[in-house]
Formats: sequence, C-alpha cells, structure tokens
Amino acid sequence: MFTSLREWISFLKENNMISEIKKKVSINFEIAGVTKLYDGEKACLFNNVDGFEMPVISNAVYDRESIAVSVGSNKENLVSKFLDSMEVPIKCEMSSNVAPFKQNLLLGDEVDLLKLPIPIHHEKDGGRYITAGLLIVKDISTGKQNVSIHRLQVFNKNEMGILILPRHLWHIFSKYEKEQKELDIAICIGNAPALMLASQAITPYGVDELEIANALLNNNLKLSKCETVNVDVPENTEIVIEGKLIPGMRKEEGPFGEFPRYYGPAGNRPVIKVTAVGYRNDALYHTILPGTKEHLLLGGIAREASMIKTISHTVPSVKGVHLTFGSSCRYHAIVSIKKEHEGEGKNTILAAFSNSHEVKQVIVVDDDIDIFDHDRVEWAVATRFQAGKDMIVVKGSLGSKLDPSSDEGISDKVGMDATLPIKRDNNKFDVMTIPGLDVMKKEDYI
Ligand SMILES: Cc1cc2nc3c(=O)[nH]c(=O)nc-3n(C[C@H](O)[C@H](O)[C@H](O)COP(=O)(O)O)c2cc1C
Ligand SMILES: [Mn+2]
Repeated sequence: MFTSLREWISFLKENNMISEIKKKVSINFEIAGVTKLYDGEKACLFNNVDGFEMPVISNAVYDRESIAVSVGSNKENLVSKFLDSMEVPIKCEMSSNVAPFKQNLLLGDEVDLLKLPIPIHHEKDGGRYITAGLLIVKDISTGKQNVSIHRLQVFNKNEMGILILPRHLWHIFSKYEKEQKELDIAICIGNAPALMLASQAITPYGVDELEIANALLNNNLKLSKCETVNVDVPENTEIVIEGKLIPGMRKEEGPFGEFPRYYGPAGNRPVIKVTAVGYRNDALYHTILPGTKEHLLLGGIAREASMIKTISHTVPSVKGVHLTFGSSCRYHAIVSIKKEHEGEGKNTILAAFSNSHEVKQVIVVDDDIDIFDHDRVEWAVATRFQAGKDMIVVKGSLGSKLDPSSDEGISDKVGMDATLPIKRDNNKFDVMTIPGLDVMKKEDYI
C-alpha cells in the first residue's frame, strides 16, 4: 500500500515495472508516443525532458494488477476493497509538518505554468494539457471537500480552461456562479494511485473522495493547508496549483483526444486563474495519456464497483462486472450472476442500465463463465442466447455524448441475456469434459 507517488515509483523500480527513459524527449507528442508504446505493459519515467528539469511519469498504473497492488490488494479483490472503502470512508487528519510542496512556492506574478513539463498528447489537441491533477474544492457550507480529475488546457502562464461535466464540481461551481463568487480550487499533481482511484468513486454529493482514499490507505493520508485558497490537499503531493474558477468567464478550450479514442470538440469552457504554484525540490510531474489503460481503468474500476452494488440491490447473486477495454471501460458491461430465479438475467440488464447512462451494451452470463475471458463470453452468447427472446433493445435513451455513433448523446441500448434457463434439458446443455484433465500436466508426457 502506497501513500505517495514516490513510494510507488520505488516499488515499480524494485519490481521491474517501470521503464526509465534516458533519451531526451520532447513534451510535443514524444512523451505521448513512448507512453503509448508501453501502454498496458510498464510505467514510464522520463528523466530527460527537453527544456525542463522536472522528470515526468506516465502509465503510473497500467493494468488491474498494478492498481490492485498499489492499494494493497489483488486483482480478484480490488473491486470489493474499493466498495468497502466507499462504504466506510475515514476522515483525514491535518499534518503537523510543513508539506514538501511548500519547498518552492511561486505567488502572483511569479507563477508560470509554462515552466512545468506539461505535454501535448494528440495531434489535434488544442494545446498543452494537464491530465492527472486531482482538483479539490471545499464546500464551505458543509466543510466537506470534493475531488475529481479534469482535463485542463494551459492558456498562458496563469490561466487554464477546464471541462466540467455535470457532476459534483459542476454543482458547486454553478452555485458560486449564480452568486457571482469565485470558487477556490487546488490541483494536485503527483499522487499515489490510491488517490487517483478514489477520485473516480461514484458517490452522492457530499462524500469526500479523499476520505475514501484514506480508507483504502488504512488511515495513513494526511492533509496540508494551501497558501492562497481555502482548500486542504494531500501532504505528499508533488505539485500544487492553487487558483480560482472565475464566475461568468468562458474561453475556447479543446479539441482534445478523449477516452473513447476520438477527439472531443472545442467549446467555450470555464476558466481558472492561478494564484500560486508549489512544488517539492525534486518534484515529479505525472501525466495520463488519454485512452491508455491508466486512464480507462481508473474510471472503469470505480464504475464496475458502483454497478455491482446497484445490480446487487435487485439480483443479490451478482458475481462480477467487467467494463471492457474495447468499449473504453465505459460502454459495454459483462455481468455474471448465479441465477436463482427465472428472469433475473433480464433484471440484471435493467439494473446495469439504471446504474450508468454511459453503458450501451450489457451481456449477462452464468457464473461458470470468466467475464474477463472474451472467448468464453462469446461462447456463452453463441450457445445460451437467442436474439428473439433473450435480447432487449431500448431506442432513443441517453448515452455518452462522447460516443460518436450517438446523436449528441441520444443512444440505443442492447442487453443480451446469455444465462441458461433454470428449467432446462440438462442433456442439451451438458458441457463436455475429459476426466482427469484438471490434474494433467504436459511435462509428464514428454
Ligand atoms: C484521466 C481522467 C480525466 C478526466 N477528465 C475529465 C474532464 O475533463 N471533465 C470531467 O468532467 N470529468 C473528467 N474525468 C472524470 C471525473 O474525474 C470523474 O467522473 C469523477 O468521479 C467526478 O467526480 P465527482 O463525482 O465528484 O464530480 C476524468 C477522469 C480521468 C480518470
Ligand atoms: Mn464527488
């Protein structure tokens, strides 16, 4: 279990899970390119970034296993550990130390975002983008903070554009905007994977995602106050950008290569004015290349956890949910259940759709099918599914606006129930077996 990015990087180094890139690389597409080469395989540490002293890390987590290990779990138990932490978040204590990110503090005119090694990722991106910052705000009416990740386009030395989809940050900001008030924010770059994962938790408004991270980290997460804004940030963060979301102000942001691997269009978006930048002496800059496994899995695991919980309310025997890579860990769900009543396969489909508007295809299988094995899932569809009676199609509902096949988000949904009927002719569905195969080994026969 790791409470800071640098502890995690030490572990990656010890276990040959990181590639140290010695060659000089440009922030213009080259960091993105190398990151893509190692996507799903290894983390990348760029020690020689052209024009910048600060090293850059990407693919900080790159598969389910690395995410699980980073929070002291394993692949099989990751989702249930995450759900447990969501159920019982733990309030974070304030640290009594001076946080390392205060070692270098730039205020007012000294602020210059262009001096950070912020890359341009994809060909048609509107500019340099911060992609791995935890954006923290405090709701002063409750004292509770909210954490989320947003793409942030650097406009100049102290201004950024931000995409805020209608969730919690949007909720707070629109309240402030109506009252013509600036909203204090802090963007924390360079954090332990546990914090990145917790930021993606799907919770009611008012749940502090840092408290979920603290639960994942067995109450080892401490916070420090910012200098110019009323926000508390993780003590061990590498870099903190403090600033204000300005009411009524919009500037053109985008386009930006997004998680479904298409560009999201440019548009008029809210603006952040930066009031301070703090970073530790040997700070590391973390970037997430959009569409990589790092990006897809952070959101995907949080969504799987939330979906399994929703389905369990109506189908208690639900065993697992997998949001597939092919669908960018958002659009296609494979769900396994131990069916106890006829009809539960279809109820599972309805519950899965009710959990997330982004999901457009649900396949339900029995619990003898490994939901991570696509061949097995297809076998279940091929041999246990008949489109005429086992398929549900819903036309014209809300889907993802970033799905280019949708009509600005209006999308059809398909559900396939590939579970076996409870009343069945067992002779027909008798899966063939070879006696003794489970204990046979090739080595014993050559
Ligand atoms: C790498 C990454 C980039 C993201 N970019 C954005 C973004 O630009 N805008 C946005 O609204 N959400 C973005 N998200 C999703 C939000 O961070 C996520 O939905 C979060 O849970 C929202 O928090 P909230 O429920 O407190 O509002 C991104 C997620 C990740 C992992
Ligand atoms: Mn939230």
